[in-house]
Amino acid sequence: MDLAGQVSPVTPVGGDTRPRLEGSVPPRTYRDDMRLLHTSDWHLGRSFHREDLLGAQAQFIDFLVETVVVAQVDVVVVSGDIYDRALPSVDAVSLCNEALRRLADTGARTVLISGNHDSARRLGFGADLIDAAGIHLRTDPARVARPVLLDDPDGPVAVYAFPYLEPDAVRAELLGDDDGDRGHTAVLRAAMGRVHDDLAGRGATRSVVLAHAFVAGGEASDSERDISVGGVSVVPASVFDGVDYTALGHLHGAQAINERVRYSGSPIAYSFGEEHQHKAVLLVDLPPTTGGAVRVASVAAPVHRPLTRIRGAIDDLLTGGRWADVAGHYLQITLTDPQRPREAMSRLRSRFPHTLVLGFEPEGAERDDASYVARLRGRSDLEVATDFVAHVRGDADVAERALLGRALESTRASERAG
Ligand SMILES: [Mn+2]
Repeated sequence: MDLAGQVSPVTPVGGDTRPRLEGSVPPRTYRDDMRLLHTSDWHLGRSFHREDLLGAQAQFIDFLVETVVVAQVDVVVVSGDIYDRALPSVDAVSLCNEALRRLADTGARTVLISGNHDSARRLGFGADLIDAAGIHLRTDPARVARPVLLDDPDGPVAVYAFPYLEPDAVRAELLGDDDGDRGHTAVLRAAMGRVHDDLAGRGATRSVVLAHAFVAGGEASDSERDISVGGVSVVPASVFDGVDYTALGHLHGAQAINERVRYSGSPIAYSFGEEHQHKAVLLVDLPPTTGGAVRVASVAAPVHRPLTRIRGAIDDLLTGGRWADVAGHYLQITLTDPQRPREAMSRLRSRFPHTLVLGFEPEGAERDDASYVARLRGRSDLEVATDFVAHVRGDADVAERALLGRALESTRASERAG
């Protein structure tokens, strides 16, 4: 789903341009009421086809802090995948540390959850201590119904921050001995049940939920690590009914599932498939009373270096005037020459120094020549595994599919546990 028509368009900004940013931030919808900034999927430490993106990520943090100040944001919510890996590099940890300190310095509160890429235990280190500084790291599934409580002149706002709820890891905590539904929907429903119980005891309180999940209706990109196991991880948006705003992470394209349930998307493109996405953060103005209209605007994030996919014969690429505009972009180039040109990468890099991916699809060749990588693109781990079984022996049955799914799920769980 596209945000078009649901948010006010905002002029893109560069990294360090306070005056331009001021002009691009929409005025508050509700004068004294709470303004959230929703972001997710920073993936600090991630590289892009071996290009280090830490500089781009640092540029985003500058933009984020600037936006918090200029837009007078009250609370920043970061919906998971803070880091790219369970064991992030020291440079990624330093950048995160700097980001949290600078956010605390703005006076805004910050609520963060762990995503499927983060190690909850490592990210949650010291969480109780830094709470006092207004930085609220939530990585413990046992605390889903203990909100971060904020307020504005119209009363309280409860922010319920769910860490990524890996079904196998949190089932005992959230579902007890219930041997029914095993999937992500069941654990999120259980968490939301606790939220509604907690809210019922609070009187009139506006509510915000942070979750890291694949919600039905959302559109995936090529850079999210698959969390779907046999389809059981796709969660209906109705799970989040009854709260004023749900700030989702996991999918890397910004998108609205409905008026109150949205993905901010990642601040930086992490795959060439995100070539046409507009990376942004969302400004969310909460209404004075629960159930009132939530106003959302997007503020474009700085583009460190655009991503572009181009194709053509090598001589045309090296001399054609129409390619001049993309000379500085990160490029995925597909060559269409009948024969693979010699030393293609080094020749192309003389004109396009940031060529990262080089493919070869000779014009008129059969599709069978498509590379293994191309054939697997867009397929989940489970699909690849079941295709393999089908190829060597015949279709996997339902029980075998479930077994493969659980094996993949537990491999991912143990990877996250470090
Ligand atoms: Mn992610």
